[in-house]
Amino acid sequence: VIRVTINGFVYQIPSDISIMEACEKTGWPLPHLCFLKDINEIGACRVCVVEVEGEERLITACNNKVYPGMVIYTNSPRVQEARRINLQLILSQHDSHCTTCPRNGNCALQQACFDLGIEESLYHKEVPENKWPQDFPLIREESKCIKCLRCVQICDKIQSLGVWDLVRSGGRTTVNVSGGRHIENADCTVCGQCVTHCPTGALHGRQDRKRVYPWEKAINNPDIVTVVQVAPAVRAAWGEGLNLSRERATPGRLAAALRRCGFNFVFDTNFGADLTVMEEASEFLKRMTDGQKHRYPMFTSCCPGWVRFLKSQYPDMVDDLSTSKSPQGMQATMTKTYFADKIGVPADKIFSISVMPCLAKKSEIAIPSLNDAGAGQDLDVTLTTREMIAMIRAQNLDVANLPEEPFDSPLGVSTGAGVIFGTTGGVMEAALRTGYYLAAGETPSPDTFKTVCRTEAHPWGEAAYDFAGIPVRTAVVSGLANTRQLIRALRRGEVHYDFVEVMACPGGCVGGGGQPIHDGEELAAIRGRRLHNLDRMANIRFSHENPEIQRLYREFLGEPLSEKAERYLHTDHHQ
Ligand code: HC1
Ligand code: SF4
Repeated sequence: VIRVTINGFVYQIPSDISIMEACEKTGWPLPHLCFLKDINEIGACRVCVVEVEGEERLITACNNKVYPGMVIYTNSPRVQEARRINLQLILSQHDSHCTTCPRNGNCALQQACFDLGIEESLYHKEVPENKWPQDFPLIREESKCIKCLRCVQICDKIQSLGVWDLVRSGGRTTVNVSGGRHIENADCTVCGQCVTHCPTGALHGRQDRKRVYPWEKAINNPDIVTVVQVAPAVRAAWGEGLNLSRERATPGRLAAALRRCGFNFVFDTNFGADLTVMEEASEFLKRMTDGQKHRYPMFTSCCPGWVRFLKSQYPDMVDDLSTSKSPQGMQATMTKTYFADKIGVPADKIFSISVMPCLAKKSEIAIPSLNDAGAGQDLDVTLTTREMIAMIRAQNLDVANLPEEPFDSPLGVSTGAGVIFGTTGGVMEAALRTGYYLAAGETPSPDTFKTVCRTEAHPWGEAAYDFAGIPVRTAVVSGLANTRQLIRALRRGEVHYDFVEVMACPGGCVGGGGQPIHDGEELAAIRGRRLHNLDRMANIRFSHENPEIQRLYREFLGEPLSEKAERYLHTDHHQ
């Protein structure tokens, strides 16, 4: 413990911490733009500068440590003036058209400028031009980039991909795709972690909202039936963007809000998740009893970020992906086949939309081999949680006081197993619940199958089970740098598993690239707990006990892995 003075007050604080942390701990938090704890502590934006007695120059607080007897001023006139100049220099290269920016109202630069009373830049303004393929699901606008390097570090350290890098030099230095590549050829998984960690609108998802509004002939078009499905993880985060308390932000109220946005049918992707469990658990048991020796485990395939990663980084392992489509994909194909028949509407008159916590899902829906209903794309548009929140806001609804309504049937009834898909480990847990039942013929306790990390620092979690004489070794991992470590261990023969769940985003979809953004705050763990609570409260906690899943097999699919199920619910990842 050491003694420091901050703004005239004396504090005892731990030694070996940064000035930023010391100020935070003592109630003098500092403004910052580039800082991301443990990931980006480089003093690039110089907005966190402080004055230190005895030092001639102002000091960046994020990458300098405290020392005994240090005397710090966090808001002196010199500090405030320096912050203002630094912000104005940033603005001299920034397109400040906030009203049309996707981060309007949720931008660290906008907030810092507002707080410090910055008007227009005093410096000569030269805004770089945007050159980016507008059809790619992840958009970079150079004119909004403040060169904080957060994207570079997240992609490198957390996702092990290195898609971004500093390019050019001097005053023209900026960030772009590394190695001079085009984004389409850069092995980008479209996980969107760079987007949720960008302090401004320089990185954002492609905006697809306009494609579902009436003027684009979807919602409110009497000749078109609009169907929306909502992913598990969306319900854990939608309230954050609408200032709803956790108690108010229920799935039932979400269904009610979407109905009031004009969608004709509101379905739950949790149903699709239950269907994925049926197929994937059956596929796994078939693989375990096929008499063949498999070098690698079967990998889950519901995360398109992970699928893109495997295809580009370890193409020789693609055959070990489960052939089961993702819940979004299964639900979409059932919407334009089984459900279309049920309501007597041709598939090409259904406009199908999904709301996902994810950017990679925007690319998944365009993969030709996932579209099996025979009427163009099985899903027409994928929106992010953020886009959905904006749609709801545009209705001016009093959301907190909406009634709670059920999802539509027959693709809307789901179980606790479906809802935990949205958090790391949940897909595995849900699949093992039903897998055990299928192997042993009896229903286990739903809380038997927790595959968790032994320590917080270990990159992946593992657990082994006995399925009526079949030993089953499982592992669960999220974040692609962690995933790369696991795959290297598998390839070196250091570990052996039968079934592995991978989610590209840290914490799983709850931490996805399409979720509400809270600058520098990681909410995946809290959101994950919300999903586990929904599971615990659910009346049914096993996918195979979902009465509408049972009915779908009875009326349409036959049984898991049937010829029809293979045609509609499985895919060839090589196509
Ligand atoms: Fe996910 Fe999934 S859990 S992949 O994160 O398997 O996006 O929520 O919808 O499809 O169910 C995402 C979430 C989502 C699928 C499911
Ligand atoms: Fe998308 Fe979820 Fe995968 Fe992230 S973990 S890329 S949100 S599917």
